[in-house]
This record gives sequence, C-alpha cells and structure tokens, in this order.
Amino acid sequence: MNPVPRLEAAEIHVVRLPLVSPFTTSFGTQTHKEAVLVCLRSDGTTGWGESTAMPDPFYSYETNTTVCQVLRLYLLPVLLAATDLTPMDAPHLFRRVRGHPMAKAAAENALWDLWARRNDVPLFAALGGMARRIPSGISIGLQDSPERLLAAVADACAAGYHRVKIKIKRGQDEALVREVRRSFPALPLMVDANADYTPADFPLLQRLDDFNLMMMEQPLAEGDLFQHARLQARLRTPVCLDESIGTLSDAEAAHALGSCRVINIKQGRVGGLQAARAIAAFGLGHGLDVWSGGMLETGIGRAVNLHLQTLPGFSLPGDTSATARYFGEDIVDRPVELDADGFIGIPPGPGSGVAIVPDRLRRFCVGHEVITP
Ligand code: OSB
Ligand code: MG
Repeated sequence: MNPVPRLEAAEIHVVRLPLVSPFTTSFGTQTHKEAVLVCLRSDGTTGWGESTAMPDPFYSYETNTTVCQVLRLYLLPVLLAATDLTPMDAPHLFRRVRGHPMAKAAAENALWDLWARRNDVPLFAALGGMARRIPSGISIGLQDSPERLLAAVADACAAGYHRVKIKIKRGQDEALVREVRRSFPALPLMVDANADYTPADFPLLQRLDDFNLMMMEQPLAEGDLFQHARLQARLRTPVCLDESIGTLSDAEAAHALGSCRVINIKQGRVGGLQAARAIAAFGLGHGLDVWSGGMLETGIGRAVNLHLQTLPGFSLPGDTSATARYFGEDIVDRPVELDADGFIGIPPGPGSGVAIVPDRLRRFCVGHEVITP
C-alpha cells in the first residue's frame, strides 16, 4: 500500500442531527447527536473521520469544543506538515498531545479512510480484518416506565438483534432487570451502569448475579480498577469495562488485577483504530472477550465500527444497530440495516464504503472550518 504523499487541506465539520427518540443513560439524556467530523484531502480523494465526543464532559472529559480546539491547534497542523503518511504514523505524530483520545481518533480514522481509498481497498482489509458479516446488538436507554422498557426490548427481539443491553442506574436496576428477565428468559441480556455505583452498592450488584446476565458493564467509577477487581471476585457475572479502558496499558492492568473479563472497545475512547486493534489483539491473547461499543455515531463512525469488528478478537455482538433506530436521515449513504438474521454487512467499496451526501451535510452543519498547510 502506498503512503499519502501529502495533504492539501483538512476540514472540521460540526453536525447536529435530531435523534428519533431521546437516549437516556445514568449521566443524562440526549435528544440530538452533535458530532465533530474531520475531512482530509489529497489529490482529489477525501477521507472522513468522526469524533465520538459529546457536547458535555459527562461520559468522559472531552467535549466537542475541546475536540475542535485540539484538532485545529495541534493534530491537523501536524498531519498537514507531514509527508508520505500512513495511518500507522498518526499515534507517533500525536504523541506530544496528552490525552484527548477522541480528537486523535477522529484525525487518525480520517487518515485510515483516505489511505484505504487511495489504495482502492476496503478499510477492513487495510486493518487486516476478514470479510464477514457482523452480529448486531442494541443498547436501550433508560425508559420512563417498566412497560416502555419491556416494549423496547420486545421490539429489539423482533428486529433480530443478537443481544440486548439495557441501561441501569441507582434506583432503576434490580426490579427492571427482574421484569425483563421474567418476560425474556432466554434473551442474551446485559446491563450498563455508566459508572453510577460505588462499593457501597456491592450487595445490590451481587443480587444481579441471579439474572443470568451476559455481563455487567462499567458498574463503578472510571478510574477504579481496584474496586472493579474486588467486585469481579464476588460475581459470577463477567464485569465488562468501558469508561475505565483508555489505553492498552489500562487493558493490561485490568487483566492483571482481575478487574474485568470483557472489554467494550470504543475506537474513539482509546484514541483510534490502531489502539483499538492492539487492545483486541491483547484480549484475544489473554482470554478477554472484546466487542465494539458505540456512541450513537452518524454513518461515518458507524461504518468504522463495522470494519473494526472484522478483526480477530471481536468475539461478541457489539452496540452497532441500524441507522433508522437513531436517525430519520443520516449524513451518509448507505444507511446500516439488519439482514433478516440480525447480521450487518460491511459497506462495500474502498475505505469505509459510505459516502457523505453533500446536501444533508449542509443541512445538518452547525460549524465548518478549513485548515491548510
Ligand atoms: O456507555 O456504551 C455506552 C451511548 C453514549 C454514551 C455511552 C454509551 C452509549 C451507548 C449507546 O450505550 C451505544 C450505541 O447505540 O451507539
Ligand atoms: Mg458503556
């Protein structure tokens, strides 16, 4: 594969799309998806990347404002100054910037897309993955009532999702899980607390062991690998870490401490596709199951998550759902749809395989800037 000789321009686009229905987690409710997109241009080819940051620092410390700032002042100028680029260079070029993984991922992933397109290969092949269809999973937010939750789970089962994740938080947990389990005894079911609990809640979390959950995602605080290890030692249910895993080193520490048996890999949270690939390889070599999370991405990020899941190590259905579940209209074609058996095909063609629809990009755009060398 040939490197990209040089970039002519980089663009930052901010888009804001209404969600079909609000999405509620233990840290808040979203009615819109606001995403920062990076576009890299070279010789008439463009590559796109999407940041998974949110407007507010509630899931992690980054915000769309910090992502734009770090891209504008540090990451994109470094890429624009480089020659003979491949995506493998990005982590090294970005090393001087501490943290800010979602900003780094948006830039690195745009370079992956550009590099794959220029070499006329699909992104999954550029990453070293195997062509295969991806089993779908769904993440159902906190609902206004148990009835609504049961209805949403029933809809997900009817649509063919291979596993269902429901959000929980303090005070909205045990009774909900009991009801869902009673109505759907054989459903592959898991819960995600988005770090809402503390060690004082261990008795409650241990009672969730009775419901044959596939796993319990991020019950405790992001920085607390130690208490997650104490909790995992008391549970049959595997603990899955999301917010706690920002780097390969975090995955190594979590494994060594026994803090989890599963890792939710979000390429944005770990700083891009290369870091995501490294953590998946570590999981495969050390008996940790991994799967791809989601952050309600537009079609750009959703396609990346699909390509990522063709890599060895991704052993479980992730949080990649149909586009129509989130958006009436997405900024790309084609939308993600489920096959009759609940699998999702990889978008065909070079790069991510999806194409920005310029008219929709314009309509949903709330910010745009061009950065030149
Ligand atoms: O914790 O996995 C999470 C959405 C936003 C922020 C955090 C999370 C989520 C989801 C939704 O669970 C995943 C998706 O459907 O994209
Ligand atoms: Mg999560």
